[in-house]
Amino acid sequence: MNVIKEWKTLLIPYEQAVEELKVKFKAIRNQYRELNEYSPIEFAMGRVKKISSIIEKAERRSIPMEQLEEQMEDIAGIRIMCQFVDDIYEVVNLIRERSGKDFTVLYEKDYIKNPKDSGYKSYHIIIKYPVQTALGTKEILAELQIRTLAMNFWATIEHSLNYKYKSHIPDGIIERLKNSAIAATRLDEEMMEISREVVNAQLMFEEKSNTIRDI
Ligand code: 0O2
Repeated sequence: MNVIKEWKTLLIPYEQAVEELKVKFKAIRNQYRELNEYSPIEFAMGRVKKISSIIEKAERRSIPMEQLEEQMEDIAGIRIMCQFVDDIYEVVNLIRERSGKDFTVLYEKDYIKNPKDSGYKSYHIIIKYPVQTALGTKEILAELQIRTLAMNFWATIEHSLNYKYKSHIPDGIIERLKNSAIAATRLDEEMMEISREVVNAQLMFEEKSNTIRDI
């Protein structure tokens, strides 16, 4: 078997896992919407890591190729976007409640309470996911990244700059990216504050309407 074919064979269950997990998270969002309820999931997307990125990360982390599937947790990646920071923790609880059913939560990394030095924020959950293949069940690792739209905006641009500068972003830009991460956090806080005020105003309005109806 040639090398490309070997890689493609290895990645088949990861492709399947990403497709299945996307369906599951989109279903949660759709169910909220069908019930006319606010969904903590704005949208979900997924990807299988590119072969070149897998090789680069394996070299950087000194992961032997035969240990790849046990040690590289983000070959299959799902990204779940939320409107507000509170929604992230609601989604985290939904995922924890599912653990032991269609997947198992292995561990969690809260880069929101503990942002990375770069300024990166997101909530990561590593799961073990059973994929039904023609050859039987194969358990793979997958990384769920849960973040707000603002966190995603920042991470997407920082990621492409890292790619452009081949991970050697000039110091001045690193500093400005850190400041932008702080600005994104402020934006998230302000949006959550606005949302809370709107909800409170709505509740007060409903209470008043009920009182008038009772008179
Ligand atoms: P891609 O293209 O998304 O696949 P490491 O990858 O060694 O830094 P580790 O411990 O394997 O870290 O996992 P961690 O910290 O949970 O990060 C894995 C993924 O989180 C990354 O995958 C990114 O998607 C995202 N991430 C982590 N730190 C940063 C950051 O500083 N900036 C941005 N934009 N994203 C980050 P990959 O493999 O980097 O890339």
